[in-house]
Amino acid sequence: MSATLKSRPATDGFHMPAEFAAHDGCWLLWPERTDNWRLGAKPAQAAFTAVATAVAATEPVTVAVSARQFRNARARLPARVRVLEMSSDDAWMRDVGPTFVVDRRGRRRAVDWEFNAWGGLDKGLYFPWDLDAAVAGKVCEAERTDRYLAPFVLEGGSIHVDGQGTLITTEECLLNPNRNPGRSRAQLEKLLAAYLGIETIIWLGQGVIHDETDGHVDNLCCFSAPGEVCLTWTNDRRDPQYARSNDAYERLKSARDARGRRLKIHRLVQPGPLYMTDDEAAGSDGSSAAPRLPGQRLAGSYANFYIANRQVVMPLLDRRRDAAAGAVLKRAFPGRKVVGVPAREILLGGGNIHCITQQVPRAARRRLRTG
Ligand code: KQY
Repeated sequence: MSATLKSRPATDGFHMPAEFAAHDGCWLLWPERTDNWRLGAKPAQAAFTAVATAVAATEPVTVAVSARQFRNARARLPARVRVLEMSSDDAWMRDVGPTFVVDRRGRRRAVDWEFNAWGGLDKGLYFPWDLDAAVAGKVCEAERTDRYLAPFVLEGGSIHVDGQGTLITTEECLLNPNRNPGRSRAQLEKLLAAYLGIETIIWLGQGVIHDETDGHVDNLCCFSAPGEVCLTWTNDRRDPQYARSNDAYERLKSARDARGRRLKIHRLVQPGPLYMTDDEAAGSDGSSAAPRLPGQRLAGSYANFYIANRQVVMPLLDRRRDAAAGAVLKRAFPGRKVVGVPAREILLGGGNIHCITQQVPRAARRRLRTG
């Protein structure tokens, strides 16, 4: 069972480890809502299956799925992927799942954030979201992990950490009045320190253009090692993404991390720009989710990758740019294989590979109590 803790992680000696630290596993949810995923979510299910299959090559994967879709998901996913029944409103485990924290003894706990569907009734992406809000607690039950209930709204995709005291995030998302109105930057900084065990925050400005999450950092910039980040980039000064990426570059260049280091920045060329086609827009049911319109710019980015044990699983989004992005990732992660998975169908739903995955950092083995 998962107990609810009344204290705070940092006070108890817990911190969020970097994604590039070792994992005990990875969780995903199964896509099915037809107002977000086109053609009855079948192309998205194929893409999620490819991601789960790739990650499962080097760490245990669990896919949580509704009762309605259980048999379908079980049949499509490889046998080595565990499939568990769980309700949700959509399929963004990065944002609705728990953020795991560890301590020096190798114990693992989790933080369960408040969730308001990326903005609540003020430009949030759907209503209701009560099933999503319950996912983190259910994952903690399945993992037998005690959890802290954080008293503020946060999505896992809006933060990245280096595991050595530094966090990166964006003002566009964290300071957005649709997340934590009435909380100042200084108050949020204190809360992030208390719940993630970090000391230094590097604030970036805006995320990727037309990102419906209000600029999640995981679509813009990610730590690849202590003191190193990958940043989505374009050299086209007329592209509105240029000002955003350039501003992030300048802020990263002048920042020092918690250990006093300057950051090495790997520039990751962006795909496209990519746009939604008429067919793609016509394929999803119009209803409560964010509208899908022909010609809409998609928030495509190669920074939205997942760092698994011994590999990086990256989105393939543009045949003209995939190889260049893969080569940058190979340099940024010299010890890992870089594996590409076709990911346009995930992008059409509003996110990418990092947004649909949630790592379970490695903990010391627990002795089983018997009797
Ligand atoms: O990218 C994410 N982290 C979530 C995107 C949610 C999109 C809902 N349509």
